Amino acid sequence: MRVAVIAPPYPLEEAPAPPLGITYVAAAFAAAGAEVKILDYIVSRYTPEKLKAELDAFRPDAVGATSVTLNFYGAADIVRTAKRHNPDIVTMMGGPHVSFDAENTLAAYPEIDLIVRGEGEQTIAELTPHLKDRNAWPLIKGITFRQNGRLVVNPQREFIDDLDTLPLPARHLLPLSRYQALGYPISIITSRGCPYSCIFCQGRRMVGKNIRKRSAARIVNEIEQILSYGINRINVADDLFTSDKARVMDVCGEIQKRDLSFTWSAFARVNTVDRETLQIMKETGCDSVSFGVESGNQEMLRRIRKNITLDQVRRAVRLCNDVGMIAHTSFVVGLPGESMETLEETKRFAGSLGSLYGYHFLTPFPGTTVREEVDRYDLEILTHDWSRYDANSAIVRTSSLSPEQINAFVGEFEREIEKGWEKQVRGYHEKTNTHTENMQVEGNFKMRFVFRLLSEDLIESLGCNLPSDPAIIDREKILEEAAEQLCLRLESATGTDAGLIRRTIRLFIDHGYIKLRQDGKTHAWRWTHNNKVD
Ligand code: B12
Ligand code: SF4
Repeated sequence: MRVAVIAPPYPLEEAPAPPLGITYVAAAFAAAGAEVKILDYIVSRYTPEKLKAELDAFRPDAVGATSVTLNFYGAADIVRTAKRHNPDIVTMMGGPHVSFDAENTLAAYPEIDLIVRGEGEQTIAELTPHLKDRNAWPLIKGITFRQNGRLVVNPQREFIDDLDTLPLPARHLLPLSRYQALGYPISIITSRGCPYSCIFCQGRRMVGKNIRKRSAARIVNEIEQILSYGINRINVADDLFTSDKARVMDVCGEIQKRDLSFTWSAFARVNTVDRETLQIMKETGCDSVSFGVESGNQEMLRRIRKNITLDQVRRAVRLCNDVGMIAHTSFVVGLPGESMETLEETKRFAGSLGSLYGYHFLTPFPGTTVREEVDRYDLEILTHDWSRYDANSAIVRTSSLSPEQINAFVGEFEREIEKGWEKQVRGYHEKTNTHTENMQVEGNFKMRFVFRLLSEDLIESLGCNLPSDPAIIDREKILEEAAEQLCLRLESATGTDAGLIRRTIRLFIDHGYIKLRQDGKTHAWRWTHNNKVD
């Protein structure tokens, strides 16, 4: 059985970090005996022709795509293309979006055979041996599929009790060099489950109320595995990581015992941090913590069932500052009953905290209380076009705020940030910046350039057919020559600053992200799979 697992594209603005869910999915298919390949279109260009060529080369029996809401249409389109290319392929989707919109998805896309709802590993274990045997599907919990033209919704799958029994995420199947070139941290989760009931949150429905915690040893095994790929920045993405102090101590103690050196960041709830916990996190390399605060109005926090107080927020930020960590706070605008007054309160509160902060627009994903019970709230959802569920503009109104007013509120904040940024960019060109400011500008330019290289397959298209001069036989000279040819081509194709191109390509070569291959009488640059393995 061969299974192709697909990571559909999503834009640079959404921070294309290495996907976590599909590496769990790939590991589960492999553990069930399948040969698995990840087709990653986040950090390489997607075209239907390329997909078809990859399918012809790998000849999978099944294809499965994941998606969040914002890239659902792209994901479903890829699955549709796969099915039309080869109707024998069993096609699946899973992930947070389709888990709560399975029936509509199957109704709209006859090319999708089945949806895996909720946590996938146990379902995958049972499904894999029967992927080609539709008669067995009615017995597999957690899937929705079509049978004789009717939709069949099998019973819900129970949550997995012991997360330590799961294989570690199969990150080695991701094109890691490309992600390393892009430079985002690798996310891990140390637990699943959340006892809180924030009305805008879909994640809690994916993972259930009971917190299921992985053991410290297993978490640090995963960290060691990530470090072995040459990656040294990690993001702990479950927001209940700090909820159990003893466990944080255990995990940090294990990191110290194994003498691991890396930097990391974490998500946390403000009511679950204290000085001692933050201190040991800091000692093991954690330099920043992100808190979902959502509103600066206490009544709003009660309404959205956030279960935190403004005092707890102030305290959490102060503690981070005290131990020398950066605190990020994030706020949601357009919450039920939101008014100009509550927005102004949020603005004042956010500005008073001494943290970095930003706004997100309320996005009522399928499966959230705010969507399912919208009639109970002072809120109207204005679109069901999933491509607009990117949290980048208002798609709701309240009785006292139009979407335009909500957009204008965030627009004003963003213009301030933009002005500061433009000043910094000017300073970069006029050489009046501090070293740190310059590093930030250069980092941003580099990230944009690298994302273009990846999402447009520029190394593949411009780094090939490089004429080689037979008179040059010294390996170093050949490399130099080929690197220079690539840089010149990139410069004319992208118009990016020549110095930046050369520094970036040099770094890629030194770290082994790209390598040179002799192609007959010419040379070609290609991405390595990860910097250690070709
Ligand atoms: C870790 C995390 C991240 C990490 C890593 C994301 C990643 N791509 O792996 C980071 C910080 C980078 C991130 C970014 C974002 N995230 Co996030 N994230 C989470 C979090 C906390 C845990 C997800 C996770 O890794 N769980 C563990 C894995 C194993 O679960 P999973 O991904 O759901 O996959 C399982 C099943 O869904 C299923 N499955 C999934 N895909 C497939 C495919 C097939 C074929 C099969 C058979 C099964 C299957 O099996 C998997 C194994 O059990 C969830 C909240 C939550 N509790 O779910 C939010 C969550 C997924 N994120 C969310 C959002 C909105 C985002 C962003 C869009 C935010 C932004 N604007 O930047 C980006 C988008 C990134 C992306 N394209 O995925 C929303 C998604 C809501 C939605 N419907 O769109 C969630 C649910 C939080 C919320 N708001 O409620 N996120
Ligand atoms: S936002 Fe965080 S705390 Fe609230 S329900 Fe979701 S996962 Fe739990």
